[in-house]
Amino acid sequence: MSTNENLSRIIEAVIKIDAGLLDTTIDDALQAGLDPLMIVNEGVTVGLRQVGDLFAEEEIFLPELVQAGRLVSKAVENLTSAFSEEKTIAKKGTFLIATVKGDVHDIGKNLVSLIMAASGYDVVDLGTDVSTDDIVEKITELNPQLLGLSSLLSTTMPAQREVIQTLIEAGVRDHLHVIVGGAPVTQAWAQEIGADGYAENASQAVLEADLLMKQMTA
Ligand code: B1M
Repeated sequence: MSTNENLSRIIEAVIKIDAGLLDTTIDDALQAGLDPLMIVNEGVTVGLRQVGDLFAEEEIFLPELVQAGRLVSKAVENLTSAFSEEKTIAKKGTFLIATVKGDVHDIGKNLVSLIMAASGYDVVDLGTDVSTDDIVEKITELNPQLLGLSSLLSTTMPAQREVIQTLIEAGVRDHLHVIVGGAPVTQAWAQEIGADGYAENASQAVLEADLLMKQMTA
């Protein structure tokens, strides 16, 4: 079976919200030699976004969305467990991440946390629905080099701007690089709110973080 066929079967299993089928299709894809991160990015994530479209079109409802979220959370956890093993590589810096206030979506944030940790960053994950004050308090306490802000709702994106503004007011913005992400977030939005970087996915978050760290030490 080709890579595309394997990925299509995984996408279909997520859309059907069928746990057994998802396990089987993922196992088949791994057996065929597909990279776990590719399965996450081009398989389960694509399927879950299509589930989101069905929800928006009222083809499915909240209970199914919740079920699909759980199914994918579990699959991503299983697929990426190998990445979370303690690595002996030198630490690149501290990366603090949160899903902003009002927003409980955590699958993408967790994936970014995991890949950043596997790539050599000390990750402090503050969780979901984190208030601006809590984020700024942690920045003052831990003095990390990087801050990641995740937002999945258009209604919570303004909280990313609020965090950056509050960091400026608290006098802790200068030595910190802020990267924003999440499905509705764009490069243009990142620029508009004064973020230092934007990442479309977990792998790009690492590339962006590495680039910003290089600029910091240059
Ligand atoms: Co929600 N939801 N949801 N949801 N949900 C969306 C976001 C939506 C687009 C679905 C839709 O209607 N089409 C829509 C938002 C519409 C909008 O704002 N424009 C929506 C809605 C409306 C809602 C509720 C309001 C529904 C309701 O209650 N009526 C509600 C809000 C709850 C709240 O937060 N207050 C809600 C609830 C939920 C569930 C709890 C049921 C569940 C979340 C479960 C969980 O997270 N544990 C859920 C789900 C599963 C989704 C969709 C279907 C999938 C999100 C996901 O996990 N994707 C989503 C549809 C969509 O996104 N198109 C949808 C997989 C994940 C790997 O991708 O999160 O994009 P993603 O993360 C990527 C990148 O974005 C990036 O890297 C990640 C890895 O590649 N990234 C970063 C993310 N954060 C980053 C941070 C960085 C860098 C990169 O910092 C450095």
